[in-house]
Amino acid sequence: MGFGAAAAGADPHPTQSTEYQAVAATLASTEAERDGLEEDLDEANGELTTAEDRITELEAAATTAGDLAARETQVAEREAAVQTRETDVQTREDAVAAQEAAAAAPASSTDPRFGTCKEARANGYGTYVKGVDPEYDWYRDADGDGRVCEP
Ligand SMILES: [Ca+2]
Repeated sequence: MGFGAAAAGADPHPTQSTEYQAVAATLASTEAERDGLEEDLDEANGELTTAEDRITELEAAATTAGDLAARETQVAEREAAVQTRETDVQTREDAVAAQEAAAAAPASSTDPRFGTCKEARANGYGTYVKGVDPEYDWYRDADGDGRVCEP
C-alpha cells in the first residue's frame, strides 16, 4: 500500500483492506484479552489486599495474645510477690504479737539469780525475806533469821 494508491481512485481506503481488518480484529481481540487480564489482575490484587489485611489482623491478634500471655505471667509473678509479702507480714505480725504477749505478761517478779548473796549484793540486790521474796529460796540463810542477802 502506498500513498499513491488513493490517487489512483480505484483502490479501496487502506482501512478497508482485508489485511488491515485482520490486524484490527487481532488488535481488538488482544485489547479485550488485555482488559480481561487487567480485570483479573485487579481482582487478584483485591484478594491480595484482603489477604494482607487478614494477615495484619492475625498478627495483631497474635501480638495481643502474646501481650496477654506476658501480662498473665507478670500478674502471676506479682501474685507470688504479694503472697511472699503477706507471708512476711504474717511473720512480722506473729513476732509483734509475741512481743506484745511478752510485754503484757506480768513482769518478772524476781531479780536476776546469782550464785551467792555476795554477788547479788554487789549488783544491788537483796535483802530477801522468807515467805515474801521468791529469791529467798535461792540463797542460804546462814543465820536463820528469815532474811538472806541482808547487809
Ligand atoms: Ca539471814
